[in-house]
Amino acid sequence: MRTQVAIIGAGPSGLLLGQLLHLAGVEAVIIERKSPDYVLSRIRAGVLEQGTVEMLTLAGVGGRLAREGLVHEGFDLAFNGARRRIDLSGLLGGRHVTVFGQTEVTRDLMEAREAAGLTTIYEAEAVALHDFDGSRPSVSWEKGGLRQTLACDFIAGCDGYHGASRASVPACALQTFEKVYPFGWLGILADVPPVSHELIYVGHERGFALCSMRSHMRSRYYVQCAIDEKPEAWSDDRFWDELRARLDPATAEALVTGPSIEKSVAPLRSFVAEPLRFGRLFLAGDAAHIVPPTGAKGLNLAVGDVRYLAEALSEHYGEGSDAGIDGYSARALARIWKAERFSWWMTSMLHRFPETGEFGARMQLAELDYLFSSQAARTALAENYVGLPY
Ligand code: RFL
Ligand code: PHB
Repeated sequence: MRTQVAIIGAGPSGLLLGQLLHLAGVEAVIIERKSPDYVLSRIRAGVLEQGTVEMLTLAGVGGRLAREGLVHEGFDLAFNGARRRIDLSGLLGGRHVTVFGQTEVTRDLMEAREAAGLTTIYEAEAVALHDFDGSRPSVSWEKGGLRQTLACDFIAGCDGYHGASRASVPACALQTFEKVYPFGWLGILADVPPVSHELIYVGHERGFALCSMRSHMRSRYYVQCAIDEKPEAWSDDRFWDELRARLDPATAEALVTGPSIEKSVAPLRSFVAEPLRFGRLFLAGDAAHIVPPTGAKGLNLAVGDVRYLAEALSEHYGEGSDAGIDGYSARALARIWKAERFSWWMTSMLHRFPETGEFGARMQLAELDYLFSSQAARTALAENYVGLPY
């Protein structure tokens, strides 16, 4: 088997890259370790930047997103027993974000790929990358007891934080930067109306909480928890009680509870690998970087990487220019580090950090207080939340 670009991973990064390359007339095959149902069962991101929505629309999967996505022109920060609004659209001349689940983005990309008759190999085991430092790279995997090989010009490593792509790069060729936070997020999904029509990020002495949603009838809630917390230890009642305890009285009163349909714990981590290119291998999305979810940046950053990479590969095949390929890593990293900073800052401002004590808690309150006394500070927050320019 042979193709132009072998894409490893059928998450949002890999699927969107496949779609953009297809539209540019570049051939690609996607190799994914899991089944389509498994990929669609992972509940993750919910907030899309305006640039992400534009990219998905350009990729031809903007239809359902435009019909069902919820436009959000602001969100609340709650602390000291009250909610204060960040007016994204007012601060930024009408810019906004869209709430639309990552699973829905993935589903639409999968369907577009199938409709175009493009090849995705699911349930590929023992995926291995070969010779990407030379001129003839390939990818091999096992399926149904058979080992198969795909020869290609380039490999796109879109296989997430635990994937094979970054792990195939010799350690001496890679510099990594990492911060592991001493807590996680326990999240639940429930078919109840959201407590508010906009998101609420809560800083509280019992820990951070987030009220989010997927639709007018489906809510997504998170509470900061211990890093080794087991979701099984949390009955629905325990979760709702803990969430209520972190909300201001009026919001706690308005909270509608019900049985959860998903419950999981996610660790919080900041991570960047540099560079993003090794010969004919490129890293994109979570394979290259992780942000804590507080800034809602992970999926949006993945879309940014893929946009740059699709442009670079299209230029290579269409115009015979390698300028985009040569510049990919530096161009993507410049945007990645700014999102890393924003996500770290939002996380630092709103979570309980066991080691920083009362001094740390006062610093957080001063930061929040400053935010609501300065339009310049709120504008800086809004600009980052809605998404920095490409
Ligand atoms: P993914 O989604 O991890 O997909 C990688 C794919 O690669 C496959 N794979 C392999 N395939 C072949 N061979 C191997 N060896 C392989 N190893 C892995 C996997 O099965 C998978 O299908 O990475 P991708 O595509 O880069 O997408 C990144 C996003 O998923 C991620 O950044 C976001 O979900 C992060 N995130 C959020 N991002 C936002 O922009 N806004 C949000 O509101 C937001 N909320 C969140 C989040 C992530 C969370 N968790 C659980 C980490 C909330 C949470 C709780
Ligand atoms: C979500 O809805 O899952 C979500 C929203 C905003 C975040 C993180 C997660 O910052």
